[in-house]
Amino acid sequence: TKDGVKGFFKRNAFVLFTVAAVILGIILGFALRPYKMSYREVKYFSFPGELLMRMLQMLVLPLLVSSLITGMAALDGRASGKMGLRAVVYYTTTTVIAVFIGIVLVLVIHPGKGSKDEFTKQPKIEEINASDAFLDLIRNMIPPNLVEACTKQFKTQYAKRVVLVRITVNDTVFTLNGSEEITREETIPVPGSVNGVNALGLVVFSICFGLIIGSMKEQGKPLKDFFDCLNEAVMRLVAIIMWYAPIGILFLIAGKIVEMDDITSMGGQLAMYTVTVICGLTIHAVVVLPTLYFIITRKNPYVFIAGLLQALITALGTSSSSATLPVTFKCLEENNKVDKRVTRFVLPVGATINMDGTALYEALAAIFIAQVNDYDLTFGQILTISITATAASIGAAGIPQAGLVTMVIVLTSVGLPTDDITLIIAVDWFLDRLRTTTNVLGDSIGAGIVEHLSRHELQKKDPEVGNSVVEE
Ligand code: DAS
Repeated sequence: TKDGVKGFFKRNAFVLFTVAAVILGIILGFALRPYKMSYREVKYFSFPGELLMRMLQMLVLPLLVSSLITGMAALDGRASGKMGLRAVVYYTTTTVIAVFIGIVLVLVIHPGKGSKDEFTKQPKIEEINASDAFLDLIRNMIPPNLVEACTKQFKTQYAKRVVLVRITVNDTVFTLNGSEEITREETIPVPGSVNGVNALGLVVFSICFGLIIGSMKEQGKPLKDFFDCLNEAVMRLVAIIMWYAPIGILFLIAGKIVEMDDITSMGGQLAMYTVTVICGLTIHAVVVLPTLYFIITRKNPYVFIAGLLQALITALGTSSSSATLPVTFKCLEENNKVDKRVTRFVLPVGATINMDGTALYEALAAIFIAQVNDYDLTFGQILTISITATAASIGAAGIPQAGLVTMVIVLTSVGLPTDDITLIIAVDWFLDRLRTTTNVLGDSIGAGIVEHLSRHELQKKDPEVGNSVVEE
């Protein structure tokens, strides 16, 4: 490669370490399961993983803002308009395809049988009204206070969810009614927020701000240089954190395996549901997205995906596409040599609104819940589900299990019982990891496709900002 044998070894060493970490994490997790660790012990054990999550999340905010502002400022209005349009067309098309795959699979495989006996009922979930949630989404695009948007845990006055908590005193888990867990109500972060930060609002602001700086030419240069420099500095921090990532991923995965419920006791319907979701995500990630990439770029999609391995594994380990964002940047820019002017726009926006895996799962899960309730859906209702699933995937934050919360919007839209989300909670931690990986893959392939489609504009403008000018 261009940067010599040393650079080549360095990149592959990363991937090797990361893959080894996943395998070791799985082995360690299963080896420690028989010891039935207490909740606190599991917490201690997964501490190195928690630290990785925090390091990555720490970088998301400066990375999101600086990359979008510099990305937008580097292009002129027309070029960024075209690129934006292409990205939006890509996001919409792939999300619609994902929803379609989910619906077809769940209708054909029919995992739900119209009986809820075999499910263990979990705590109640309170209703979120679909239109309130939608207004929340729009509202958050315009943060009234930018500083607050960066720091405050945004909450919605309508949405509520129930989270499971265990109280551990001297290693004894205290519960209510003799069950293993007690429940507590908590207000959830609003749709579009990322780890307490109003990401959607910041995305909208950064795009507008970047465009304005770009249009100011010479006068805007100090600000452009500032954000350029910030972006570069954050990426250097990412490079350091990447050395720690395998250790974090090892403990994140092992910790999860240690604490997961016994899968052998899982009911037949839930097992079939899990298999159906896995099939759908696999078809989308392994067949649909690569085919689309090949048709448009005529390049080998699997070589492109191989360059993304570390980001995909980080997604699997963290269950969060926004926490994975720094790694996704690194993989795309360094391994796949995607032009920075493209990644800087397509990745942050994609990580916030483009979630193919989540859309597929939301539609599929809603229809599964209808099947379990023996509820016949009309064609119109299935159409409604596909539209609300798309909206719910846009609204879902890139944080663990956000999709489970926005599912309420899909269920209420066709009058299905929102309580029944609890039927699928048991397997959601696992499916969440898979759909997050699909989400990250979708954003990354999007960057590859948009770069290819925008190659003419990119050749003309400001080549010193991008990597070597796109071939062709
Ligand atoms: N975990 C998610 C993500 O970060 C979203 C989801 O819950 O579906 O992509």
